[in-house]
Amino acid sequence: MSRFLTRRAALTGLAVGAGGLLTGCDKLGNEGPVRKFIFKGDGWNRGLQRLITSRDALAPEFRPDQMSPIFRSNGTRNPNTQSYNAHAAADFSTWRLKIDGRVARPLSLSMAQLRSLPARSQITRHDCVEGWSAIGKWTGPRLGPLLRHAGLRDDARYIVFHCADRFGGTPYYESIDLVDAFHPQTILAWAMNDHVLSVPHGAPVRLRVERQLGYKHAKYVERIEAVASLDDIGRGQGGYWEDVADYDWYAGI
Ligand SMILES: Nc1nc2c(c(=O)[nH]1)N[C@H]1C(S)=C(S)[C@@H](COP(=O)(O)O)O[C@H]1N2
Ligand SMILES: [Mo]
Repeated sequence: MSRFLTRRAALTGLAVGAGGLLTGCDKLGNEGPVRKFIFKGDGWNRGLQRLITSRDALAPEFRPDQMSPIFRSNGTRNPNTQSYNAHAAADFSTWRLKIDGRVARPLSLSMAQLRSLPARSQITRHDCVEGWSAIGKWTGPRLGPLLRHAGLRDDARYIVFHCADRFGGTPYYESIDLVDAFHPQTILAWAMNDHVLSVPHGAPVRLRVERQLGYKHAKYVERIEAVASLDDIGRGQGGYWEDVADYDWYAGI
């Protein structure tokens, strides 16, 4: 049932979004008729409401003076492949972020295009499963309007992030569902702490999905793929750590 509702919420977003990307009109559709339909108010629906509200809620945001003086990097600190190094040497002017899979209009965006989109800045706390946290500021366009621009097909259920690094020889990837994809704090960050994103932190662009643990925040994103199922991605568990170490696919915090 929750998957059905999830899909309905995302579809409403799509309907609202025609042409929204370039005008900066990126309202989430989840305050509209679907929400009224879901939240009619009998007991059965109140249970669902709690479930959905908790997924929609915002992660805490912090003041600039609360930012951590040191924000460590983790996992891959430099993809260091021939192709990545060539992009880095060109200041990532050659980088393309592709959005494809179950979409009507595949996109291939340069960093200049990505940086010219309406951006959101948020100061949030990053929690790594290894037991460290840091508060930093992240800036970039919201993922939701970009997906609306690409036009998700009806059978799209998950959004997969393909990264440029190989961690321990295996391509790093991650995935989220459409609730998190359209969450207002889910952004493609190209800046951190008011500076262009550095190589250790995922240059030129990385995911921020603030309601989940650190390993979900894919760095070095070069391709975003909408899929109907995660079965054929990696070993089928939806992410690098999910595949190699049985980490939870939904890593809510
Ligand atoms: N592509 C890629 N993304 C990744 C990783 C990685 O090794 N490769 N490590 C993850 C983990 S475990 C954490 S905690 C964060 C660390 O982000 P940071 O290096 O900016 O601190 O990135 C996540 N995203
Ligand atoms: Mo992590």
